[in-house]
Amino acid sequence: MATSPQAKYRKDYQAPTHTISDIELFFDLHDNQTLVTAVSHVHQQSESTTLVLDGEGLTLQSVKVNGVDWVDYTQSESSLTLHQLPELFTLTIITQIDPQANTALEGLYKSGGAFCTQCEAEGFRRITYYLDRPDVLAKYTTTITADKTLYPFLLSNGNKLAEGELENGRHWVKWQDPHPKPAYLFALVAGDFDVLRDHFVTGSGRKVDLEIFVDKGNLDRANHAMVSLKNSMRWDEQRFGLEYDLDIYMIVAVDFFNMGAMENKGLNIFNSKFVLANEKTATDMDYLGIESVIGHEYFHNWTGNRVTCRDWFQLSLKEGLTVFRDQEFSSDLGSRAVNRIHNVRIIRGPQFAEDASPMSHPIRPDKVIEMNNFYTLTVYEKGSEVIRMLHTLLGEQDFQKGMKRYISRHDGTAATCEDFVLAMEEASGIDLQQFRLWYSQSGTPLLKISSDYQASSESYTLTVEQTTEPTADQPDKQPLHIPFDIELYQQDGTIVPLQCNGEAVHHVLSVTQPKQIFVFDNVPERPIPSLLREFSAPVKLEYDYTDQELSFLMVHATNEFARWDAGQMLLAKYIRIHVESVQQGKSIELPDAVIDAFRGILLNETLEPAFVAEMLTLPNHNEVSGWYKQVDVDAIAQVLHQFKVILATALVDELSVIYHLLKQEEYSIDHKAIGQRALRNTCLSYLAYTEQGEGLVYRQYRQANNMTDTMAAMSAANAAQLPCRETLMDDFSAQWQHDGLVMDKWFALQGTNPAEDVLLVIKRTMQHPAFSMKNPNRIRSLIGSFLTMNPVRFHAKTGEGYQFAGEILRELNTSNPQVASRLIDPLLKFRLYDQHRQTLMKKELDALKNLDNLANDLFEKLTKALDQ
Ligand code: B3K
Ligand code: ZN
Repeated sequence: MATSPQAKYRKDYQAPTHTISDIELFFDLHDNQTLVTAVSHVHQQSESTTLVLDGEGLTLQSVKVNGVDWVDYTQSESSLTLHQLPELFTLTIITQIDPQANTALEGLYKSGGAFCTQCEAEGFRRITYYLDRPDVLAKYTTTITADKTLYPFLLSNGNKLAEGELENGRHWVKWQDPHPKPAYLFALVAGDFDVLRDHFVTGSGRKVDLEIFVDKGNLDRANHAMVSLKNSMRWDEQRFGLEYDLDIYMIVAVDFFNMGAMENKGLNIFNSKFVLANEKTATDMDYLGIESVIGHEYFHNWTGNRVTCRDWFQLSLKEGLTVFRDQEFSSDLGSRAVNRIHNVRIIRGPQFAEDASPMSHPIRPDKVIEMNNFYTLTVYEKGSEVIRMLHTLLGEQDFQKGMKRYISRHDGTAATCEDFVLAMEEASGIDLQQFRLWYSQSGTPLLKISSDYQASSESYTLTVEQTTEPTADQPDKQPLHIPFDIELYQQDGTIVPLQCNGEAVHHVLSVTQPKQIFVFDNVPERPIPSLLREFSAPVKLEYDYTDQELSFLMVHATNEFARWDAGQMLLAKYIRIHVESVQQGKSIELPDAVIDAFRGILLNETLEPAFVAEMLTLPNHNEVSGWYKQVDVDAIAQVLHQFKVILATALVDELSVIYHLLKQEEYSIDHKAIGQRALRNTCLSYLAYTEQGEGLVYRQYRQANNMTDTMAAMSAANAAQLPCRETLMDDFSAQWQHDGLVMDKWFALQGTNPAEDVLLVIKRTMQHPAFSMKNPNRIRSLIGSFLTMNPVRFHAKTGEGYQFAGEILRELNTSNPQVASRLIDPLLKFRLYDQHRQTLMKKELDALKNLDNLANDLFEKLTKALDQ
């Protein structure tokens, strides 16, 4: 390896030496030799007459200051330093870049036949030399020139100013964005598309043109994205009082994209996965995913774009807040309980696992080598939980007051997490001093609860102890301010009003000490406590519930989330018991009372089907693994499999009745229909393990008139390894092999195939005409799903899963380090496995670490994991 990459620290922040008020960009687009001319108006802001610009992979053609060639500069691999500059000047830089050769998909690159950009976090420096940092805000004017036949649409941020024709079949378009913005929000697209056009009239009566650009032939898959966009615009006005601020909003769907989507001002660029959907090609989950990602990117217009981040350590300022907003959007439009359950599963599964991994970091990290490594579940999802806790502590009204204060105070500027908390504190008058620790402390707190009832005094005591284990990045932890939402029930289901010393107290308790005792009086009998309702804080909970108490809460808890959580706790208890049983060679059984509790849920007609489906879904292998310091992959898999078989066998009649009852003749995409399909397909996933399985699955596949039902049949056949699996897989591939996006579903089933020879099949599948190692969606579907969702085969004792991961990572290290860096995570967690597996996993990590051209992305993660 050459020189080690340098880390940056949050504490070292310094304001920029210069600012840039305007930048005019000219792009002369060609596949291999694109010329970029950048004309910036620069103002010196400090003592320094030296300006250091960021740049990577650029061929510098010329530098001019105030129109005159400038020779007083030095160049390094990642910067251009100009010396002896005047105080105020126009800087003209011409660079040449090669979009066609850009397989990292950062900066300007080709996606299929189109040019597009991805600049967050630090991609703009791959386009031109610039102050590529979020606190330098400039007004952008962009002129794009390209071949007119190949690229009839030339797009950039803001409003179209002018356009014209040139010789040689080329044409040009000029755009201007009136809102100053950092370079990471810059975007350019050139290509040939079909366009879905619509408009939205804002609350104040302005008409906004809405345009969604998709690959030719895909217009019939753009409707849901458009509906979701209009819903987002309306919702942000109604709930947050925030209106859109340009005359046009464009979304372009591209096939080659490293993540979900990007909120570039006025010109969002999306992974086509989060735009394209119709009933034949997309599942209900895809539809809901599109709604939430369209919402998320739209909501960034205020939380991210109008108010941006001062530095990248503050990323959660825009991401945590915007995830909170998109979660609220989905919950207001659909089922709040089901949305909460999905979000909590992500926190308790992969986010808690991240906290326990070598990559553990606070939602506002202190030290970063490669910024792209910090677009994490911690920054996004835990970041959103932190905002949600503020919302819980303040209530909707004061939270919105805080939002108004935050936006109006920081509009048009780059802010910090501290600015946000301060606005909330001022708006509510609540002291958030201790709460601020959530921004700087990493790891998952544990709440240990014990209770005591004194009949003589009718008092009930809850003792709450909080601890946070040391994490890879921080040995010492302090007590946090934890909102702890509880309710107490009498045996007949009545709620016990919460009183302390005769005074009513709020159901959200403030836990702030390492150990705290809450005494409630006027409690007529030993109550059943419902604890951490709504998952009011991202913490682990330990309380010694009896089976009867959990079964009681599954029925009587007043809130659906708490009922679901009780069901999960009941399952968790028996999963833990039986992982031990398997290790001791004993058999797996579930008490009748537990089975009856789930039967009761299944037969309860007053419950929403979507909610029942969640109640019946077992925690997955990854979530269960997170409960252990030493993970027994095979024992966990065996227990989860047996639970499925036991429940399916015991409840076969009820499952079968509901399965048939919920058959829909007509397909529709409203929330009620989605919920019914979810429950019906959950029933099928159990029935697949019974004698009826093969027949039901095969028939459902044949009769399905929508992708949700098709995929449910295929997933059931895959998970239960039904004989019809091969037939269905072959049929699906024959039908969809021309369509990579649809084939991703098939690739994911190949990746998660529990069969023993799965790796052979995966290697063969990499030759499938629809597969490409250049396309991140394909890689994630086939290979990513194997690494993260097929634990038994990935962790095969032979080490072949690890070797395969190593080979893939070596290839991606060169072609697309960002994707490599996402895929490496399962290997980094080697310390969780037995000695034999640890050795094999480490061998692959060591080999990667010794690569000559190791990318920063992998370097950062490998050194953290291996140097611990
Ligand atoms: N802000 C982008 C993510 C950029 C990731 C860069 N590696 C999408 C989003 O969070 O909305
Ligand atoms: Zn975002």
